[in-house]
Amino acid sequence: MRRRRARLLCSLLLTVAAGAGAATTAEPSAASAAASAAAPTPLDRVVPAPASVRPGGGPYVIGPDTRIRVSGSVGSSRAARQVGDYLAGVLRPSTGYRLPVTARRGGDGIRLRLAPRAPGVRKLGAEGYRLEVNHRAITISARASAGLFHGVQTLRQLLPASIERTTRQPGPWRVSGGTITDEPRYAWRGAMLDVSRHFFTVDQIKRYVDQLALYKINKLHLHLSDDQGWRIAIDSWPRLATYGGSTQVGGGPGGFYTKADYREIVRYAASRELTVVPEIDMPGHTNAALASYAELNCDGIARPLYTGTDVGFSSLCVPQQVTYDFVDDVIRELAALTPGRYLHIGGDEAHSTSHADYVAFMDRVQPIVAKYGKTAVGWHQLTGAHPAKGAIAQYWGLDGSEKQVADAAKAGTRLILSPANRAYLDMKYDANTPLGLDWAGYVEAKQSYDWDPGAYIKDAPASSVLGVEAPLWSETISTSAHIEYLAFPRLPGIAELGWSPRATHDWDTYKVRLAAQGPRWDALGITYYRSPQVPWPAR
Ligand code: TNX
Repeated sequence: MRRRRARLLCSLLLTVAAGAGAATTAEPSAASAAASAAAPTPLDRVVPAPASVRPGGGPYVIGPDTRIRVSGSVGSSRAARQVGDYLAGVLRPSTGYRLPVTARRGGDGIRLRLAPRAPGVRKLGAEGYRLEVNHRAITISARASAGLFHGVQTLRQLLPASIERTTRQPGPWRVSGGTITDEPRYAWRGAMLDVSRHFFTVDQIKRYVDQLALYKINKLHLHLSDDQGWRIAIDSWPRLATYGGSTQVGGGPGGFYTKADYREIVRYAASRELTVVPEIDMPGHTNAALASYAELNCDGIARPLYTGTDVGFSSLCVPQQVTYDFVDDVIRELAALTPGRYLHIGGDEAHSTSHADYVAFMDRVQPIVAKYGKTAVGWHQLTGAHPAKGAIAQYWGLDGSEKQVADAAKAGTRLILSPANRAYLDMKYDANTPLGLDWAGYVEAKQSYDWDPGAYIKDAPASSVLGVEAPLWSETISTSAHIEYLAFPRLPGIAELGWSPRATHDWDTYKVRLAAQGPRWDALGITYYRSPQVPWPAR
């Protein structure tokens, strides 16, 4: 695939973007307070669209005496309490109510029940939930904590946007009556952050995780190594992080995660029901490693650190044994740090590796991933080698026409779909977007939403599709405001493609639900792009 490289944008433009969607911190206007007093949000006005909605009864009004009642069978009540504490953390600042979280049964209020055998819940998967609202109670039931957590995200969107503020707001806090029964279309609903081209701190990652959780994203893919920086401490090869992580695009100081930092990211993501998928990109995109250790180069000469944005110039030395000792050490340490099942080995744009070497490399590296108990994920170029049994290929092409991908899917390789002209959050929205690249074209909100993951790859069985992922490459971005400007409003669209049944797919109704998120993002301080395609309410 040919792609054009955008030049690094000057800091002036970056500043413009950071200010473009600046958060409104003012108190809500009288008009918006009156609007929230009018009618509570209809049950189907949420993103992603729920699988089934039956309005009726209610509403429930959260008041000063409301309790959050958590329950679960033996062993699971702790998980229910954690979700209850999380919900209380969202609701307390803006309502000003105490909202005690209690395990005492019976009574009204907001009830979070882990009830695997309850009718209507039994048939749902681990991420499904049922949310029932009448004038006495809001009851969220699920088989597992992930379902309860997703149900809580739906509940947030049923409340006025001012619920998201961190200072006390007027209310009333009314929730429409009825029942939502909901579960995802796909098991893999990912977001990738490239922390190599620019380094992002643990706190910046946590902020993004909180935003991903709003839309029921369940995988956080971290692109931990590339030519410009190695971002994770590896004890057996310490210079990878201390030297290989010491810069970034444009020459800034870079950075890396200690093992304690990484564990904290994993823990925080898990508390928001996201699994971390770490990526070490190989055999190309490895200049930071080749700069850190001379012996990884075929000629034994260390490469200089790199701070530009070209791709395809670096390769691990495929014929040498030390390469596999290195890969084994890195994968062993990373696997030990990572509770999730998946380990991403990259494999894209290996333009400096011969095809024979690429195949030989993947033949040796995939078994190492399996040896440490993980499932290998690779960019879809892996389908040009021999994908291991159970391997997952992440598609980043443009039109789904690659026969080699369809053939691999027919042979059992599962697919994650990230078509670059749809799902790449680093593409510019239009010619005026001050951040991002344009090699896959401009990607406006509608373009990003309006496709079907189930039918995208020509001739691939629909059952091979594991889900979707929205990658955010960071050649041109370095702050949380930049992340948010590119992720919002496109990320919720990809999240909806991953979660909602195909039958709910419709741009004209989606854009209205999406527009309703705008005031919520304002309340959360998310600096989003006000796409002209979306009928945002006036600020
Ligand atoms: C392609 S997608 C890349 C990355 C770049 C990105 C920029 C992929 C697997 N490789 O190296 O950062 O384009 O959009």
